[in-house]
Amino acid sequence: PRTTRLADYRPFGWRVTEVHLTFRLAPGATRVLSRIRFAPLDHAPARMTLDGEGLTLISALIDGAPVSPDLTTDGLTVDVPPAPFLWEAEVEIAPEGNTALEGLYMSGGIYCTQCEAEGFRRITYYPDRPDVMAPFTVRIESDLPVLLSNGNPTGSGPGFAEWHDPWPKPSYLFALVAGNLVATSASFQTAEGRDVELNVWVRPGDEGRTGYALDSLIRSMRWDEDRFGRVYDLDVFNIVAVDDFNAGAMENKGLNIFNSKYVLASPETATDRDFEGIEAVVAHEYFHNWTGNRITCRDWFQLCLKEGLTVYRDQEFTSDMRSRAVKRIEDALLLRAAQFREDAGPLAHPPRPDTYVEINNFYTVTVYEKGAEVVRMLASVLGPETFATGLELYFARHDGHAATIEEFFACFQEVAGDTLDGFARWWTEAGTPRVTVSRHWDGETLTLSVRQETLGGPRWIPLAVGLLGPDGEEIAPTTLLTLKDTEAHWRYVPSTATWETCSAPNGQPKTDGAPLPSINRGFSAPVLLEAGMTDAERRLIFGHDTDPFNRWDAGRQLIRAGFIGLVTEDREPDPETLAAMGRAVRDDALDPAFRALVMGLPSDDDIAQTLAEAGRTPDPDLIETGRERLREAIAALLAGDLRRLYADLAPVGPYRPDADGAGRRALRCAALSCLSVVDGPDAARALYSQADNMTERLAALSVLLRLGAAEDALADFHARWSRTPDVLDKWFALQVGSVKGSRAVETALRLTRHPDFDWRRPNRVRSVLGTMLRHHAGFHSADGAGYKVAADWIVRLDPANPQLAAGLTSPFQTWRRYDGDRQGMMRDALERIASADGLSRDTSEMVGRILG
Ligand code: DPP
Ligand code: ZN
Repeated sequence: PRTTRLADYRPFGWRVTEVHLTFRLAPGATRVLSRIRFAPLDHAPARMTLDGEGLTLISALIDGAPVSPDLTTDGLTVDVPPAPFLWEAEVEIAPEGNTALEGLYMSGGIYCTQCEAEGFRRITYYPDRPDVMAPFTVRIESDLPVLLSNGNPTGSGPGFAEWHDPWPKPSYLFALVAGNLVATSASFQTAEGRDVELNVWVRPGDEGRTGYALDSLIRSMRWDEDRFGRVYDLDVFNIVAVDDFNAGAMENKGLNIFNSKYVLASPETATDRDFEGIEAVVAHEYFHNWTGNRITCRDWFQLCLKEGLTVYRDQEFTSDMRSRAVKRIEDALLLRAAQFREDAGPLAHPPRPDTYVEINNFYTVTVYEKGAEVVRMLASVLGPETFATGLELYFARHDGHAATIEEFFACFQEVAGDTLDGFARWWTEAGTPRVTVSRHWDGETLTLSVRQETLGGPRWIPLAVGLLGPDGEEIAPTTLLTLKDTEAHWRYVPSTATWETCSAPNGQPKTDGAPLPSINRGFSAPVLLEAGMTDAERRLIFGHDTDPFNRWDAGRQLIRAGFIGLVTEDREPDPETLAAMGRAVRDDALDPAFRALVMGLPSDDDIAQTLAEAGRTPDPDLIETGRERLREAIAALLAGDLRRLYADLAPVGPYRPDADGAGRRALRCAALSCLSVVDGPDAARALYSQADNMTERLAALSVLLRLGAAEDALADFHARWSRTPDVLDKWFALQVGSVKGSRAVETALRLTRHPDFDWRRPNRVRSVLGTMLRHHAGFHSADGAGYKVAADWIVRLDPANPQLAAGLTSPFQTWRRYDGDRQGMMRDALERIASADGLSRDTSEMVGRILG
């Protein structure tokens, strides 16, 4: 397969001034008629190449005269005149047989599209690249009742509908939906006075579960006006939910198409986490209207230009809607668990990569979440006003453009009047910087020496730092110290409450009475920090810091150390650590959501990664057993407190999916789960039958599964929800996720034979196989069964849905961490996948990179 390189970027030779598409829909043979006006640019060659995949060309005309293009496997080439011309083509496609879910396909009788990144070329011949932007007019011919495309409706009648999108857009934002759908609607008046009709379209029967998505959309639109001055620009905004979707959702102009998992919700069917996910994804896709659609990407190497910025925006939205502190901790958890791991292994790549084989493989946590961190750091180093001015400049200057990271960054350099040298390496270099902080106290002055170890030259590293006194009182407020070179020193000047740069300290350090720095507050830089803290210092921060992130993080470091001690030395967890945890969990002055996060233990994968970084070989079974013992120790120590919490946090009114209610339920469910270790299944059984909401019901079911006492509840759950696919997915996932070791593999294998298992549905596959792959002790079970089941299914799914199959390979990325036997079995599994006949570009690139 061919590698695409950033360095080879060349603009297309023509402007597209108009696109007119007619769809004659039929499941097995849809006709697509295109009328496209091209205007040559100065460098236009005599032959034009258009992308196209899996199309049957019926006819092609240039300026009304038939032409015979040369057809290739990935498109066509044709002689064209050196002046503006009209290209007309008719092609046939078969949406019904499209199992890859790219281009035009069918989901439960609904026609829908997914064109990002390169799906439009499966619909018709076109320059399918993001830097070719054009206004689209679409006519859909079908007897189905609802026919939708981008932009505004311009006409409809029996058997047809027409749409016009005045905003020039790249082909990846094209969308079409046709089916028997019902809408929940509202109207929204923009700050500019435009009345916008909002619709959330779902299958009949699901209309009772659309309210939260619609409400989230309204709040997103208002917030984007208030916070970023971004106003919506069409008369309608449609959201459609489909059950079969490779990703979460897609920001097509005016017609967002969603995985139904991120639309459908009621208290009975969705957990608090689902509600939060819906709110965030609805917001994310809406925010793309400016960061992605009005300003798009020049080429796919710039993907993080739209994704990193839009994730940053949706994080800010969630922080404003819910708890900023809790959101920051959750984002840091995800970044460390998934992105740091990616950056530490064979799949490492910069937020803006230089090469790819299949762009679908680069919709990664590095592009999205690290991309967002880079924007967040830019905002911190510039300060809110300068950042806002730079962003305004970006919107004004690049509206209607396909932009690059350099163009984005230039806006901020300009308003800052600074080259910001070294900052841009965050986009172009891979790897997580390691930052070491050493302290020097001479009895009067505290000096911090900060060093970075970074690939590709020093980066700007903004560290938010505060100081605590001996009793944990804050003696210096948060200040941003930005490391710009490999090493720097700062000393604290109490008289002015400021930090000043200085030279390396000398003399013997003292220890008595030194203030304690709280470093990287709010996770201000996404780095691996080594600050040489003692456990007592961590406890002081955990108990007293004014920064909730560092409080939580200090607690997490203490618990992780206890966990590691259990696994490697069979050492009982430190009672002082558990006591400190108990104090936080009991502290009613703290947000329950925060206390629930404090009770969360590091994942098995986190422990494996920590061991691997320390040069040790992780043993998945010992890690799993260590977790059990740690849980027992916590339960034994805190049982009294947890029983009180469980009772005190009982619901007072009807379920509401807001942050307060969710926090209380999170803490209550964490208490239940921990208590069950000493108290058995009774409380969980009672909760399962009494709960009026899915959050508690599912938490109870998970406890029952872990205790092997779930038979009745499982049957009940299945009977209730067997016709509700998004809920049944939970039933599948929970069974795999809640059992120990190799039983996760046996369960997954058994569930793949269940009559409700359908390998054509990505959500169902991810519920069963994705959960097994993320089950650390299961996937790595010593007999290699996890690797075998994974490889079997990847090989089987690949021909039907390459994107889904390729996504399932990523848990293999850590294969070099493990012992020789496991490494050998993982290599064999990967090689077996690699040698499968006709393996897709998606999966072969992933396996090739993982094997290295
Ligand atoms: N562009 C989509 C999103 O991230 C993914 N296909 O919103
Ligand atoms: Zn996005």
